[in-house]
Amino acid sequence: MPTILRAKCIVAGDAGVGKSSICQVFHSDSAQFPKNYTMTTSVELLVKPVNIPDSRDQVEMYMYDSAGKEIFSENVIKFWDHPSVVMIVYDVTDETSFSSCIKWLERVRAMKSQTNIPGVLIANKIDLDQRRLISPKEGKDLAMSNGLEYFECSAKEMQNVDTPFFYMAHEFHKMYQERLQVYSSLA
Ligand SMILES: Nc1nc2c(ncn2[C@@H]2O[C@H](COP(=O)(O)OP(=O)(O)O)[C@@H](O)[C@H]2O)c(=O)[nH]1
Ligand SMILES: [Mg+2]
Repeated sequence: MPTILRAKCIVAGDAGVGKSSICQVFHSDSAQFPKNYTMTTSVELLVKPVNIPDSRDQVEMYMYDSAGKEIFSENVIKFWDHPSVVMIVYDVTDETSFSSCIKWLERVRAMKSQTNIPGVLIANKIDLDQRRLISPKEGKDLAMSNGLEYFECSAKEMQNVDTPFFYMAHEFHKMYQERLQVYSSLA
């Protein structure tokens, strides 16, 4: 029997780092980089199915793209209960956005009381190589010390945008299968 799982993916990070662009590029199968976009006021929901290799299962990624200039705006956080996976995004040309990551992560993790949820740290805008301020090593170190998987991408050049979403879908599916095994061993 094929199973369809739903994963609630919270996408967080400072305003302007490229959260909406990343979600839209992934959602549109890299068909387009959003040229005209509106700054949403709180949260936008995009859904995209991911097929799990070597199975007939599918994970539907429910991407909660948060907006707003105000960090930790209550408007955004009220949508964050029971996250399944988390994506924290920063802009490699913006040091403030990098130092905000930890605060965003703590805030998302505070919404989930039990086990740690799978998460990724995204270094976006790597096409702006000349203006890059945050090195890959700094990104990787932050990710590792916070139990996140590190990815670099450019939403603008549609480079490597899908990979972190596939990773999260697979991790989520793995957790589901492990839980199934526990249940069947108890039965
Ligand atoms: N050069 C470059 N610009 C990007 C990239 N991703 C997003 N942008 C631009 O950064 C700005 C903010 O993007 P947006 O997706 O709205 O960020 P959000 O506020 O985090 O949702 C927009 O002008 C985007 O076109 C990228 O990978 N490279
Ligand atoms: Mg946005």
